[in-house]
Amino acid sequence: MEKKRIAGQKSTEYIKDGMILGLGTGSTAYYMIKEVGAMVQGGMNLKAVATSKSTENLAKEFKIPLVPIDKVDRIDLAIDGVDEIDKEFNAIKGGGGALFREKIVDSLAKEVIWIMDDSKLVDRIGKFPLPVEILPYGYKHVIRKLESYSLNPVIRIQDDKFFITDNGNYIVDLYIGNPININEFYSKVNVITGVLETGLFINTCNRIIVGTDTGVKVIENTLGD
Ligand code: DER
Repeated sequence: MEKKRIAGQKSTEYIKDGMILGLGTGSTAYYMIKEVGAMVQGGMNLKAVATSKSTENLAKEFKIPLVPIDKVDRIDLAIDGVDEIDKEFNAIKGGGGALFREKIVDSLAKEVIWIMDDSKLVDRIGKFPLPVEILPYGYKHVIRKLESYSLNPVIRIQDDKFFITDNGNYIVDLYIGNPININEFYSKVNVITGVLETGLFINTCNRIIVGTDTGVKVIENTLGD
């Protein structure tokens, strides 16, 4: 966890007094949130929007002032984890089941930083099962459609029951296993009625912070320049 810890802590150096933060979800985000709590205790003035109920609970534990997303007029900086990311900064997220709220927060944030250990860096995304959030009503038909595209959908199970997201929906993980053809994916999957959001994040972040055996690396995303 050392790699995740140093990445999470490093990311807090980009936080400025008065910011409204988007707090990500997951085991790397844990270290960032803990550090933000220490900053608040040290007098830092900030507010935060959580990307999941588990992050809300962590923020409360660390006494970080929370604000509902519809009560803020902006998000200055979103910091979140990632499951897989390639050199084009295309990523798979949603391993923790928070992809929908994470994508909303990331889409609103002026700046997005993703934090991770170096195991998340890949040449091409697609080996990590790609999460897709779907409506429970008619879910079997959505799964059938995904199967017809040979995307190997598996509904996510937790404690012997269907995993339910914070939004009350199901998650289907697509065991694609090889590089994703992004355009084909969007044209096929995103248009299926009942698919609400996917864990495919295209060139979303401004920089990544990676924990490695030899320390922490900051890699700027200059693709959009
Ligand atoms: O659900 C997500 O996208 C989370 O950010 C999470 O999957 C990140 O992984 P981590 O727990 O290894 O940080």
